[in-house]
Amino acid sequence: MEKETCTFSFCQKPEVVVVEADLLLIGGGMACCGAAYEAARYATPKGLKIVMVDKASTDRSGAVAMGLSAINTYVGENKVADYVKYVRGDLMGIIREDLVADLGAHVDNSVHLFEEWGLPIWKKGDDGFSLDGFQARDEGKALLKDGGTPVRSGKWQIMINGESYKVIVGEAAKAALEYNRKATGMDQNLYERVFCVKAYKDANEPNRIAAVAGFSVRENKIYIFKGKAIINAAGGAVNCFRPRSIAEGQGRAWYPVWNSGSGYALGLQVGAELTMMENRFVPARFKDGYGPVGAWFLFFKAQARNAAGEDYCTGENFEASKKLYSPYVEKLGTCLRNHMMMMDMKAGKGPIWMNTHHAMDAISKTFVEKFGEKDAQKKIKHLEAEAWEDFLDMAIGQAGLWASKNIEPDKTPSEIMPTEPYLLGSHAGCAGFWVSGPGTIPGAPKEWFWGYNRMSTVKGLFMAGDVVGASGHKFSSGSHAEGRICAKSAIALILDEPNFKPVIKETADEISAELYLPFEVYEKYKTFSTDPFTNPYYIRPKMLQARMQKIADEYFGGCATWYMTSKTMLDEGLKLLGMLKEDANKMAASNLHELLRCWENYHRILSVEAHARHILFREETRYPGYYYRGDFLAINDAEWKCFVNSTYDAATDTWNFKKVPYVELFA
Ligand code: SFD
Ligand code: AMP
Repeated sequence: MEKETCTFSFCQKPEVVVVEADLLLIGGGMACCGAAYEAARYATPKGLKIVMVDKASTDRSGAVAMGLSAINTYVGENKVADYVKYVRGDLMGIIREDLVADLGAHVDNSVHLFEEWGLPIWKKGDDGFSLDGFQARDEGKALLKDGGTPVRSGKWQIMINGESYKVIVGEAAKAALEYNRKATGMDQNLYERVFCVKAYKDANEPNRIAAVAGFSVRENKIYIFKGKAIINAAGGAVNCFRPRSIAEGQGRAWYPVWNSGSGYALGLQVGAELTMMENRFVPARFKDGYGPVGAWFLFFKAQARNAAGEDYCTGENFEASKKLYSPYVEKLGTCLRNHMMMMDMKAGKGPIWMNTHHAMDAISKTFVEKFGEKDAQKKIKHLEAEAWEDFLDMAIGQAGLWASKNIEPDKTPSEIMPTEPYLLGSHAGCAGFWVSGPGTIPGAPKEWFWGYNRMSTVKGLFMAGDVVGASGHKFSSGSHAEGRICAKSAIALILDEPNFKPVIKETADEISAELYLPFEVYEKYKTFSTDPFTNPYYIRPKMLQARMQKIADEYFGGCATWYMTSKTMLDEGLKLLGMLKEDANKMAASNLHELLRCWENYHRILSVEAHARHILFREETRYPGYYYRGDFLAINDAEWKCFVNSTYDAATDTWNFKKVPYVELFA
């Protein structure tokens, strides 16, 4: 098929703005907010300019947009070594323990900062009962950094009043950026509503990053941001797979729909090495509303059971799972809990119920015994409110669904089920880039450190948050801390090489033509059919997305096949995806919003391609409950207890794969 090009014969040429930064931050979520805060402290006294680019508005961008009701990584009274072992257990034995240990050592400081900036954190009251963040404040409870005792939902998780979590963290990042802007004399250093499309390497120094180009989603403007070092923290990939939600409900997914794989696409297109992209996250969630289950399991001690009231993680299910997945199944990690839930669902023993009513009953009884009837009632009401707030904080649609289905959590159970797959590296998943470690963790192989902590295999391109591979369970707090770690080492690189000046060989015209191609295609052909939505000369992003999701769902192990795939299925799916990639050149956009949709889809295609190719390379089922290789249904530690790393060559559209030995650092 002939390739389309943009000569601006049909669409309007955009204004091109070139922004020169020392440190460039891509994203505006938890990791980038951490990076902005930390970088400002080190860069500003040296006169270095920091620029941050976010596709949305930083106050409410990224995964924490709606708010959260728990901070899932706070080490506190625990040991960092135990955190590493917990993460390893949950991620089926293969993680970069140097990265995880480094994160564990730094994460609490970010949590202390959140509290200082105004985030209300629950504390233990004198009677042992939980005080929510506001009550704790009113009662003068000590801050965490001063020895205050948090309310733990689990060993690593603490409860917060988190509706405004992102606003609070965003405000601190924006203040830091503003401090840097004023001190270095920039007109602007926070670019919101600018979608970054592509990264570019330096024209003079091979394998060094130099710039990122993007477009405004509000104005007819293209930006070329140059940076001596660049931190990529543009989040994970949502909506690669066909979601369970249908029609207008498709706006609802568990992870944020606006995290569209840009983080992966930006790095892999310049050849940054990936690791563990075969991993994915399939969270068990309250059905249809995607409400989180963690607080219910851990804090309210609710039990999930099949329709007959049986624990699906025991008995026959457990014994059968042991045959294929021992010694991992014994740890009951996240994917294996899914696995056993699905065994029952497939056997027709569903629905699976989260017994919120039994949990509330049990709590009521304990309260009455402990505090007496009168006091207990007040406390129970408060707890009920918290149960609702758990959803109002971070999955508001779930609260709506509860209301519409007449569900009162103290009287009625709720259905839970596994969602569609997501690609991410900060929650209970670990798909991302291969980065340098800190170089300070005893026993770490020397190849795991190449000078600058969290730098990818492309010089100057750093990674933080969801896009860092083989080190999951960072969550919101850990992603913030990792952004800070990254910022420090990126500034060190800039200071170590003061003479480096990023230069790219691509011209502004070439970049504009590439980014605006979907406009040109639309304007050129839109009158060729009576309905501009349906046209033989182009494909609108909505249709392309449907095609991509169908391929991923049916061939790469989505919900359609109960997450099952195999070599033959992957081969066929990849063939179809190759054709889709070709057709992506014919995507058409009628306005800036659609242009955004076009490029988001392209980023998703690259992300899901990496995912499928990794699954194909790893000939075992490492993550039962997340995905299955029907042709290699067991875990095979003898051959596959290793990292799988890949690089993509954009010039030839080819992939290279290798095994990298796993090394255990914490026995
Ligand atoms: O309930 C571009 N997370 C939870 N973490 C916790 O600590 N506690 C919880 O309670 C958590 N839970 C939870 C969580 C997330 C979600 C969605 C729900 C529930 C419903 C996980 C954390 O939120 C997550 O780990 C971190 O936020 C990850 O940080 P980071 O920085 O890697 O990603 P981000 O925050 O989503 O930010 C991404 C940014 O990139 C921008 N962006 N900018 C420019 N150009 C492009 N092309 C871009 N593409 C994306 C985005 O706008 C955003 O600013 S629970 O499940 O356990
Ligand atoms: P979730 O709401 O599922 O994202 O979980 C929040 C936190 O609780 C994460 O750290 C999960 O790993 C953890 N978690 C959720 N469910 C369970 C469970 N059944 N057992 C142990 N930990 C869990």
